[in-house]
Amino acid sequence: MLLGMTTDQTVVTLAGLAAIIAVNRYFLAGRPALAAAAGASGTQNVTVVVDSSYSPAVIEVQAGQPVRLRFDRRDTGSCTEEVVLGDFGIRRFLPTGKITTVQFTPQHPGTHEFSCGMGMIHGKLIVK
Ligand SMILES: [Cu+2]
Repeated sequence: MLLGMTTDQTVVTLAGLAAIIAVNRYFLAGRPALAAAAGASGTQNVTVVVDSSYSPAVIEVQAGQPVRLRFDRRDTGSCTEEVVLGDFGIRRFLPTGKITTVQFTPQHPGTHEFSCGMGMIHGKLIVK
C-alpha cells in the first residue's frame, strides 16, 4: 500500500501505471520510426544502413524541407544494389562500401514506400 492511500486506491494507481507502461511499450515497439533531425541549413539528414534490409526502415520527415537520405550500403547481394523511391522518381545504384546520397524535397504530408530495385525489400518515408 502506498503512503496515505487505501488498498483500493493503491490497486487503481498500480493498474493505471501498468496501463501507461503497456501503451508506451506498444507505441515504441510498433512505431520504430526515426525522425530526421534538420541541420542548420534546414536539410533533414538521415543515414539508412543497407544490409539485406533498411535500417531504419521507417523514416519521418517534415514536408517542405529538403531531405538528404544517405544510403550506407554494406552487403554485396544483388538484391539491394538499387534503391527506388518511386513517388519521387528516384532510382539509384548503391555501390557496396559507399554512402550514396539521395536528395529531394517532399512537398506534402503522406506516406511513401521505398524499396530495392526488385521491390523485395521495403522501407517507408512518412512526410508530416
Ligand atoms: Cu531486391
